[in-house]
Amino acid sequence: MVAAKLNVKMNQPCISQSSHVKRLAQTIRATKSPLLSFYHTPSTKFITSPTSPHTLRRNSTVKVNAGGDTFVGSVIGTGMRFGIVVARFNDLVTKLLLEGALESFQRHGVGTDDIDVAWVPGSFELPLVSKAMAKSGKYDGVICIGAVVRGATTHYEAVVNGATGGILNATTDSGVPVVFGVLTCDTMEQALDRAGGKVGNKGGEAAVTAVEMGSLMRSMRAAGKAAPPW
Ligand code: INI
Repeated sequence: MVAAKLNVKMNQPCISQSSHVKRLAQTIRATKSPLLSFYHTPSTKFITSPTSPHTLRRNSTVKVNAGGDTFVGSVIGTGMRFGIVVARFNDLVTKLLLEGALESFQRHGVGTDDIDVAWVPGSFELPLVSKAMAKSGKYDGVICIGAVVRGATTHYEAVVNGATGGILNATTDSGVPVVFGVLTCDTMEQALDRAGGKVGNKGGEAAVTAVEMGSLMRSMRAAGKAAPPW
């Protein structure tokens, strides 16, 4: 199912790949297990520290309660809907990130029909489409997938800053979680390490973050403790 979704003809060439980088990508495709290494299982326990703004994910039974309500997003995404925006630039990497995201959504109970995917030319185009999807009212969350590689461009900073600021704006200006799944790396090798290689798959992590944030916003809104999407 995932492979079928990824069988998309890419007509925009990405930067030239060294044979080493191509081999690394092939190895990642052939070895599926690294994609699994980052998943949080639904049985993972969560604790929220009242002294820290961060919700900590721990395999722990410790509970830390604040005086009022404590909200923690679930990582079970059944019945939730998500949008994915993917940059075609460096698609050797972004297709692997997308594959990680789709696998991760499936593992966390999100139905394949509940995921829409939009392709854009490069990471600089992620903000517009993710914001439009976030404001559509159709999604619990949107994830942005891209790979910006410093070695490949002199306008690395411009693309990274544009994507980062734009995605932040998409989420704060919509009230819908828009998750940053954009790799910013010095080399293609570092990017592939994070796209199913030895450092895991950041696309998969972005999907879990979207489920957790979508669930958190749903529960806080249901309790009247967060504003509806705006
Ligand atoms: N887009 C990327 O997603 N990654 C890159 O590494 C990159 N480089 O190297 O330039 C890149 N550039 C294209 C950019 O995102 C826009 O598509 C383009 O500038 C048109 O707006």
